[in-house]
Amino acid sequence: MKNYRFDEIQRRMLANNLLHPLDALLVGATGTGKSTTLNVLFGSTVAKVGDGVDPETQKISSHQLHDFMRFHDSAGLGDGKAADHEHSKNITAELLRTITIDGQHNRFMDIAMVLLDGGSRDMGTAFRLLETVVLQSIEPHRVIVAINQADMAMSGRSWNSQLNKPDPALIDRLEEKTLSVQKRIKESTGLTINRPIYYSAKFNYNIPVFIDHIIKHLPTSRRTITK
Ligand SMILES: Nc1nc2c(ncn2[C@@H]2O[C@H](COP(=O)(O)OP(=O)(O)O)[C@@H](O)[C@H]2O)c(=O)[nH]1
Ligand SMILES: [Mg+2]
Repeated sequence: MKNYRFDEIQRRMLANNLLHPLDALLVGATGTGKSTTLNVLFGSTVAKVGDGVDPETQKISSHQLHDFMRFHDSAGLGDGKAADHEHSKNITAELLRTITIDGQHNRFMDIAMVLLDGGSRDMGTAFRLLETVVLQSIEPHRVIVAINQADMAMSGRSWNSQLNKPDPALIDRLEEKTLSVQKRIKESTGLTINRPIYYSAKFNYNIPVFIDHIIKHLPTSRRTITK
């Protein structure tokens, strides 16, 4: 995926006068597939899968895809109350981190990518993360939500493993899920987020859509702050 729509990303970022690379903070409960997603985007093992509770991963690890895109893998939530509190603080700090370029103060993170686990019945952690952490510190149009594990949204049913894609019934369920996430956020926060997309990192399904989604919602300006 490294070269996927590269020229367009470059062109748009330069046209919008954005600092490059674009910095995206990856957030999501432990086990949603942040590491797996990074590996499939990079086409190699850049992040360890399944080590969500390892203290190692409680730090942010940064992975640069190319000159115009960089991902920052944050610790997941859902590892217990004390750890969650710590992680939330870290995510907030990352979203508010500033850098000064030519005397101008900017936020370091351009966007937040929130990954949800499409196979989980309990989206509670994910919503809590969005409502009480992420959306408190970054503008809603800079928040991109992606539902991973599309293959598991009906507990594995209607996933066509021959064709490596969802059958129509599962597509319906996934489409419905994207709308219900958007609606729930609207109800709880009054904010309108971009409609989520869905994909499967494990089965390499809809991965281009993941990048398409970032491109579609590429910020039109820097996050400049006046102090
Ligand atoms: N079925 C399914 N499993 C996935 C998918 N993506 C990740 N996983 C599995 O979910 C587990 C956690 O993945 P990981 O990338 O470590 O999640 P992280 O904690 O968010 O970094 C691993 O066992 C992965 O193989 C997916 O799209 N579908
Ligand atoms: Mg991980």
